[in-house]
Amino acid sequence: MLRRTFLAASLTSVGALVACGGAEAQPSGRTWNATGVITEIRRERSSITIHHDPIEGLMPEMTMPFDVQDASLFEGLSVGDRVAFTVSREAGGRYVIRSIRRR
Ligand SMILES: [Cu+2]
Repeated sequence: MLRRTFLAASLTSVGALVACGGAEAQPSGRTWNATGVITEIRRERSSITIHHDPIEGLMPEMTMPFDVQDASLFEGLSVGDRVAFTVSREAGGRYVIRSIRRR
């Protein structure tokens, strides 16, 4: 618990991530539609990094990692693919991809 609190405190102090700060006011459980290009896939961590386009009402364009709900979502995806995806914001500010497809 202490570690999570520290992490949250340090994240809000990092200027580059303050852009995501607008999302702090958003209720969790909502989902957003987004598009972008995959820059890294880390299957062992169920994590995918995407340079995403602006997500209206959530955050501007940036490159950031997302957790993936189910590792099977990685199937058929490669670095460099342009994708459309839906993302939700979970408790603690974690962004989780719920669906993703090449476009
Ligand atoms: Cu972002």
